[in-house]
Amino acid sequence: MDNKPKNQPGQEHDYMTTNQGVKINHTDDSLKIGERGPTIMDDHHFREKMMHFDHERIPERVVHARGSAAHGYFQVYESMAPYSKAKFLQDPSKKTPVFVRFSTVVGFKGSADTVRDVRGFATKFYTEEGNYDLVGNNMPVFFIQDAIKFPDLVHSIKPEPDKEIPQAAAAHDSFWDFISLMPESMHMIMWVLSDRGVPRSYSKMEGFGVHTFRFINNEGKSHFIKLHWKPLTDMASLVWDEAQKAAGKDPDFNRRDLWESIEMGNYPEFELCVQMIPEEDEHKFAFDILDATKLWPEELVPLKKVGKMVLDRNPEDFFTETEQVAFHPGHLVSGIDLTNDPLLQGRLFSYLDTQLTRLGGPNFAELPINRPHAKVENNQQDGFMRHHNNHRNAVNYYPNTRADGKPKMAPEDEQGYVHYPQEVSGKKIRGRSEGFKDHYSQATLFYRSMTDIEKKHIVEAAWFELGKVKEMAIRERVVKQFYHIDADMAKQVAEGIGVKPLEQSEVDKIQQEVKAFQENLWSGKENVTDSPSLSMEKVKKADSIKGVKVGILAEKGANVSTVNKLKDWLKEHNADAEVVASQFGVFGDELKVDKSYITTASVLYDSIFIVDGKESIEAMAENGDSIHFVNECYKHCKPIGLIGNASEFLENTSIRKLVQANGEGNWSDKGVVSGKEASDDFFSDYFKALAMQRHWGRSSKNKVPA
Ligand code: HDE
Repeated sequence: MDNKPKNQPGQEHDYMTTNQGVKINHTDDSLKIGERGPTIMDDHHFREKMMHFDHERIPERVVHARGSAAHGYFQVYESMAPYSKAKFLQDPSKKTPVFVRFSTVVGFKGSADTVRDVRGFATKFYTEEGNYDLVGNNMPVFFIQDAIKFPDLVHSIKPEPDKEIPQAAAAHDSFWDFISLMPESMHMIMWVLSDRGVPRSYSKMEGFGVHTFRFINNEGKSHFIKLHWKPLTDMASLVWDEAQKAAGKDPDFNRRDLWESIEMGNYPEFELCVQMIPEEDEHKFAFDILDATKLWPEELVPLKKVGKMVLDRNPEDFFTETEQVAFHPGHLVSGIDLTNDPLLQGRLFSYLDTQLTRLGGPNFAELPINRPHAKVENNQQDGFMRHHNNHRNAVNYYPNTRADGKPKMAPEDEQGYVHYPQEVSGKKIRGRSEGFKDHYSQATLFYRSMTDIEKKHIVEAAWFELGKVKEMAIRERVVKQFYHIDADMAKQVAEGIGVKPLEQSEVDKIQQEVKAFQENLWSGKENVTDSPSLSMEKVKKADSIKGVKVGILAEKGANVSTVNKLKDWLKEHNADAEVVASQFGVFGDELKVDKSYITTASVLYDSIFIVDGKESIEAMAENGDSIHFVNECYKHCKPIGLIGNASEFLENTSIRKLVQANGEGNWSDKGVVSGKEASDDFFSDYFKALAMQRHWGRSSKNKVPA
């Protein structure tokens, strides 16, 4: 990896200068009267340097403060002309530059990456007809239906205002108090408690535009749409114990993974997909398409693949790119339009407004990262930090004759943006449509579409979150909400947090009420009761190990040729490895240690691999850190690779019985793969184990003390 600092193009200068371009002669001592005398105001270099430093920070984002980003490009597979006239969706040979920022929502800018939270997935497309922003999340629904509740939601989940505790965590009384009173949040709560809340990697999660938007074609025909990003690898998540430990061992876990995979040439790739509902089918389904707490099951409204995005370049400078990028759901291009989703409508106000404080004024669109690649000309002018004016010489008004009427209005057939002429009528009220009042049917759909292990993770996540809530009444209210989703789940959650499960008669009453309400509301509408596409386990293809990181345990005397073979093989499959040992150094002539046990942990790897070699294995057997590494990896259900006498070392670990049962040599059992040597057969089995990611069937794992 090239760690050399890079210069800004065109800014190279051998000498340091002031911001006025004056060469600096001395920057280590301030200007004083005599060696022990006072510093004097004449020191213009000191004052400029200090003034700038004093103002280096800008307000962090009020939500999504913690993020990291990458550049790349997007390309359509085929023209989308039948559905949208957006220029960047027409020509498969054309690459549209993009900048994508991934984020957590709740934590401050310096918080850890691997917290349980929603992840932001915001994409800026620099299209030839102006910027288009798809400002989405890694979950397809949201907590609330109307933007007016957003400040309450965010206040409840952020640290409590008296003590500023907890950081980057939903597990506290305020959040669950609010949620217990907001049944509309139940579907999103299922997503947040699920494995989607702790992604292994930004490149291994889905992205969703969440709201219903519109595609408009050249004939003016509109389709309601939902936009999705699908990673080209399988999705992957952390287990909760691992996520919590990773937050301490490497708070930059996801950020580092994104950066390093791009540096290595393992570019994250996503497919843009669209679900489309023709305007006339708006009321055909058992959900209101304007309700952002509902998704459109893929089994009901299939996905069409639109194109591919590749993230192939890291930012040069975090602040000027990742921090200063300003997204806005109202940054639209012709062919894409909005709907009346009341959550979306509120966002249209918020995103421009927040930049005034965050980026210090109305001219943030001029910052290089926000500047469109399309030409910009209008009569807006001045304001804080204006770089140049967009208007023509002395003429800054429209209409005019002095500049021949320019800049002029663009007709629709030249991509002048025209809003879809949707008919709207109604009384001015504060209210919601009936369809918005079904708060549980899709929460139930989500939970019941999970595999058993995914359901178990949801229940365990609820134990953690609600177990940290002090007020019993709040725990009880949340459990009661859960009874509206799935009685079995609710009972399990109740039992884990000291809440008395409801009497069967009460459960029956709740379930009957929910059923009757849903049936009445959605009678005659299309629906599904199972949606396998919601389960990460069910959609797993297990055909790639791209982005996998293996921790190789070795000590002096380890077989270097095994290590080299493994590293080459991983590289071939776009995966990576680090050698971990008790001390840094080089073993023999060539085996360089990348990490010591003090500087890393098993939770930072997708798999552990133990290298053969008598001396190395004997040394590891004496080392509690090596033993802990393997135990913990086993407990987290991750693959373990063993070569030659490596299985002898396992006699010291909690998985000795597995090894005793299989003996020495070639075998593969619940993701533990042993080979006499690093042969093709071994690698074939190890590939399968890695591609599966987790081996949940390890019934003995609960006994492992890690
Ligand atoms: Fe945001 N959101 N949001 N949000 N949001 C912001 O904008 C807001 C919502 C999302 O990497 C803020 O520039 C309101 C849904 C992402 O820079 C702010 C509502 C979705 C990012 C804001 C929502 C998102 C933000 C904070 C309820 C998924 C980070 C700083 C109506 C579709 C973008 C900023 C980045 C950021 C407001 C709900 C996604 C305050 C009022 C739903 C990915 O403007």
